[in-house]
Order: sequence, then C-alpha cells, then structure tokens
Amino acid sequence: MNTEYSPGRARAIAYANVALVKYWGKRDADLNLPDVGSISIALDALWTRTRVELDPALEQDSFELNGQIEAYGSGRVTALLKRMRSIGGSETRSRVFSQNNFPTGAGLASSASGFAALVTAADRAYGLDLSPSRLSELARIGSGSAARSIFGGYVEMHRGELPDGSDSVAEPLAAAADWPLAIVIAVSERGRKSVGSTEGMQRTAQTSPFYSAWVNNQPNDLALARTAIATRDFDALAHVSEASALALHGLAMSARPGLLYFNATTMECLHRIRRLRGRGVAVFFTVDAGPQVKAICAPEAADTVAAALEDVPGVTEILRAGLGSGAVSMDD
Ligand code: 2P0
Repeated sequence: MNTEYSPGRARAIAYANVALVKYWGKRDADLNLPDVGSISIALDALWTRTRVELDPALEQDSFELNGQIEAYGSGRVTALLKRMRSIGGSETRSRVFSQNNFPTGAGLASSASGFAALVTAADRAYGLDLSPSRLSELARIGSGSAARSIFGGYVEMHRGELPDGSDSVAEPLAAAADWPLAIVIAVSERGRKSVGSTEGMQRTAQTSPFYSAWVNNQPNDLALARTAIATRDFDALAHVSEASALALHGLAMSARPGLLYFNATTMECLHRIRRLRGRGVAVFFTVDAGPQVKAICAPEAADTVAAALEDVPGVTEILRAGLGSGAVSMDD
C-alpha cells in the first residue's frame, strides 16, 4: 500500500471521450470484453467528478448522481466496488457521490467519464495504487468506453485476446498538445436514449446479418486512424472517422428490430458538416448511440462550425470542447 495515499476518502475527475473509430459489440458480457478495438479523443469540457467515502457502518454501497440516489446503473457501480475491495482485501462499503456537468445517458459518454472517475477515486480511497492500465481494465468492466477515459488526448482501446480481459485495456496514442483539435457538439435531445448501448450492442450482435463484416473490417479502420493521428493527417482522420460512425449506424439500423439513434436534426447536421468541408473548412462528424452530433474541427474553424450547427432547426444547445486529459485523483 502506498503511504502517500490517504485511504478512506478521495475524489477524482475524469473526462468524457468520443470515439473516432467506434466500439460496438462484446465477446463477453460479464467482463465486458469488446469484439473490436476503438480509438477516441478525450473532451476537456465534459466531465464527471466523483467522491468515494468509506464507512464501516454501511451495509451496502450507496450511489448518488447529481444529488439524487441513483438506481439506474447502481448495480454496475456496486459490482465494480466489490471487485476493487477484493483486490485490496477490504470489506468496508462506500458512499459514492457523482456529478456530471452534462446530460446523462443521452449519447454524450456519461458512462465513460463516470466509471473512469469512479475507479480512479475508489483506487485512492481504498489505497490500492493500481497502474493506469489496471484502472483501464476495471473501468472497462463498468462500461466499455470508460476504459478509454483513464487516459487523455488520443487513446486506443485494444480488443485483447485473453479470456480474463487483462489485455482488453486502453493506452494513449498521442497527447492533446501533440495535435490540438476542437469539438463542437450539437445537442438536439437531452433525454435518456430509448435503447441503451449495452442492449443495443447485444441486439446487433445477435440479429444483424452484417455483424461479422463489421468486426472483420475494424482492424483496417484502426490502422488508418492510427496512421492519420501519427502523421497529423486531418483529411485521412476525417474520412476514416466518418466511415466508422456511418458504418456503426448502418449496422445498428440493420439489427432486428433496427436501432434508430438519429433524429431529423442529426441528419441535417451531417449534411451541413459535409457542405462546410466541401467549402474547405477542416471539420468532420461523428455520432454515438444518441442523436447528438459531434463535429471535430481545427481550432480556428470552431466558431464557423458552431455558427453553422446552431442554425440547424432542432438544435437546442451547442457544447464546445478541446481535447481533455486523463483521469486524476486527489485527497478529499
Ligand atoms: C463508442 N459507444 O465507441 C461507442 C460508439 C456508443 C457508440 O461505447 O455496454 O456505454 O457500457 O460497454 O461504453 C457506448 O457504449 O457501452 C459506446 P457498455 P458503452 O464510444
């Protein structure tokens, strides 16, 4: 145990991430092992702050999100705390207080920042002092995309091969400062999505006739994105990222019954972004399991992109971000 830690209570902050090469599909539901690797960027403006407080008097863990006792997702929180307690040989239950500064469950990666903040805070509160790679593995068990939010900048999540999941972890590809990009998010619905990612992935894997093609193609897209990031090739990153996002949604639509995460505003935003790029603006789109559109652009293009998306009927809010850092813990 690291004596610099002060076990008992700790806080952490972790940032949301957006995948450029998308994760969709699991090969093991219990350990949350992905069928495909993915590549993402961290967002500095969208975060979860979490406090973990051990209390020997507690019989069960409790989980508060944005000031309210949270039932949705609390099973995953408890399961993860139990796993971390068993690593540290502790039986003491915890109170967990979490705060998101953006809508939860609306396709803005709240589970990514949420579980990354949770494992980072619990690691310190229980005095475990685990490596970032181990924290990534634990965050993955909470939510696949959370494995990526342990790290900042450009991040690759590995599919891994081992049945115990110890190689299904993320690692940094490049720092935010190596290639600063801006993100403009067009929000058109703040509510929770109708079909959550876990269920959507399961339905897709079980019923889409195109699922194996998706899995088989992923190594190509990962290689293209890795090279684009290493060489700072914006056009190459734009092409592979849009292709991966559209392939994900085509795949999800091909599930039975089909999953429709887009609304009419989503589609209009995609057309606007393509038109902007046609006029020479350095911008491309990506969309996750919800209707919000994320425009990735050169920092100097962000005002133009925000103005164009704000103007789309149905866009209720524009969020702006730069590239974020990895999860950080601190004493409470
Ligand atoms: C991604 N998404 O790569 C993909 C693209 C949404 C669309 O990862 O079941 O909340 O908890 O592992 O991580 C969202 O799925 O799913 C997601 P679980 P998660 O960002």
